[in-house]
Amino acid sequence: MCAYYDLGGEGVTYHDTDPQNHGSGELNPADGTYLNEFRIQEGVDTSYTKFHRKPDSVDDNPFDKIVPLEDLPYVGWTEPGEWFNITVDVAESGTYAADFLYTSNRGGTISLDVNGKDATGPLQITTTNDPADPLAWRQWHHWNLASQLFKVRFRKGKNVLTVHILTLGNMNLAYFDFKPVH
Ligand SMILES: [Ca+2]
Ligand SMILES: [Ca+2]
Repeated sequence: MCAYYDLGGEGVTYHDTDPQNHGSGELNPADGTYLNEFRIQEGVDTSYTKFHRKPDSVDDNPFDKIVPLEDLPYVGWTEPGEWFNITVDVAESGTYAADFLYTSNRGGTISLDVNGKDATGPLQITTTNDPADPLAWRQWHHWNLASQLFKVRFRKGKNVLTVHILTLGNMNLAYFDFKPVH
């Protein structure tokens, strides 16, 4: 889950364009709740999927390719050059394929390192922009699952993934779902 990127701070476990979290404490006012104050002091910009909102549905909208889980934390407000690490604990060494849950209002490219080495090269992310949606702001909330976006090799035990935003940005990144390839 991208919003649960590693602890450590700017320049250590992530790089973000500015030190503000534009989700927690800004879009989502500080109100003492876990989700609205999620990592509020960190530069990576985080928010969460919102359902049952009136008058217009936000993340449970008719333009989703896949309906995400409710209250799902994600990394948003991405810009080219940003990156973050996620340490994963792998039960079995081997090759894994990743499904990726995201939104992208204009497409873009990302890449991933495994243990400090580029593992994917640039990955083209298909835009989820849909001109049929009359609400401009909701172009950031059309969720899609990119099935088997890439494959990587993991060793047993701890592996560090680094997610790089390469071009265009303006994406919401929820999670990578890894399944072993046999
Ligand atoms: Ca920021
Ligand atoms: Ca950012």
